[in-house]
Amino acid sequence: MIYKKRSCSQIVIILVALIVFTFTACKSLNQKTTAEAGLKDVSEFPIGTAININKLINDQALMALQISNFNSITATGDMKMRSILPFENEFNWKKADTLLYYANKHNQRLFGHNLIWHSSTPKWVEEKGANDSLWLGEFMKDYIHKYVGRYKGKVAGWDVVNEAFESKGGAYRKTFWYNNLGKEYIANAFRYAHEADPEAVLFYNDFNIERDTSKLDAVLKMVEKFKKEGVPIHGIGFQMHIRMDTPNEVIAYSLEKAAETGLQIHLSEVDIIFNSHNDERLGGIENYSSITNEMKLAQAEKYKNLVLMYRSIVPKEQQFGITFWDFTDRDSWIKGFFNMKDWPTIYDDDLKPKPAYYGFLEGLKVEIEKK
Ligand code: 9MR
Repeated sequence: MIYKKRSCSQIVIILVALIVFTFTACKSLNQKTTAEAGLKDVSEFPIGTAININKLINDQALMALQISNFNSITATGDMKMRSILPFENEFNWKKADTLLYYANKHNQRLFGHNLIWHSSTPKWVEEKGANDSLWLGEFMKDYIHKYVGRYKGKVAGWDVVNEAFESKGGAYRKTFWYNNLGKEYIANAFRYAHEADPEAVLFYNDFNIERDTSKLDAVLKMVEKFKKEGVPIHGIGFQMHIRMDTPNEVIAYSLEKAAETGLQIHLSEVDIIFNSHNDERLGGIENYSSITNEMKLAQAEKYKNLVLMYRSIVPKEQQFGITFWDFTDRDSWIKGFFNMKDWPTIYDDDLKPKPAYYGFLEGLKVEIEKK
């Protein structure tokens, strides 16, 4: 190897160049950090996302965005009964444990979704419970005690019962649980969860309650009854799977009504679509097959307004947080589930922030009159 001798003036030039380079690099890094303050950094309440833990830990780009934006995490499917207890006596804690490890490592709140949901009841439970409601009642108690007990003090809150009312109107959904245990199963699930972890914040979680006032009334009636009877319910989860044409006035009214209960309010599964989903889950209606700039800006405005409504209507001490249901259009459940195109989230298919991201961010930052 040949080392060239450098003159003194050459060395000085190199040193100056190095100093200038280092200074510029540091400055631009600092600027980047400030410019890229994530959603959680400008929010007064937790900002969460639901996610599939395996997808998350195997995708560096997704993980970087998740860490910079969120301080709360929910499993899309990994903490449901079908995942936790797929076969009799075969508890599968692996993914929930990984989620907990991840949440702790990145200083995020772990939210438990969910304990009882008709759509995630394992087949073996349905078969066994259909002929034996005594067994089913005991099973539910044991399951909740064991599960919530295992994560006592580690999972901050739970969706104890999910979607116990019909999609529309105020009737209880005639689910496997309802048919075999009667509507008491709901109150009992809350009691068991509270016994297992008295500190956990316990939610009833449902969809359409931001737009269907009959359904909301029925949920609120149940909540009031629980409060009167001492059933330990602490929060209402508005899934908030909304559409661009869901009127803001109705959303505001619903949040106001729910906030009057004094309970925690969680926007628990937020996304905003352009097309129509069918609530009976028979597919969607695809009115838009591509997205224009104008649509992107309108969505940004809708996201901004949603945060503003949450901030201005829900009193600070009741703001449990806002959680996205996946945060990229690439990963959102909407397209697959309703078999239609859509752009429901704040990041696009290439993991780039959409105007919706900046709308949401703006909604968090704008000064408002405090409640
Ligand atoms: O997004 C979730 C999807 O990945 C799961 O396969 C599915 C079944 O477990 O559940 C989806 O999440 C639902 C949530 O648990 C309850 N509200 C509606 C959500 C979308 O279907």
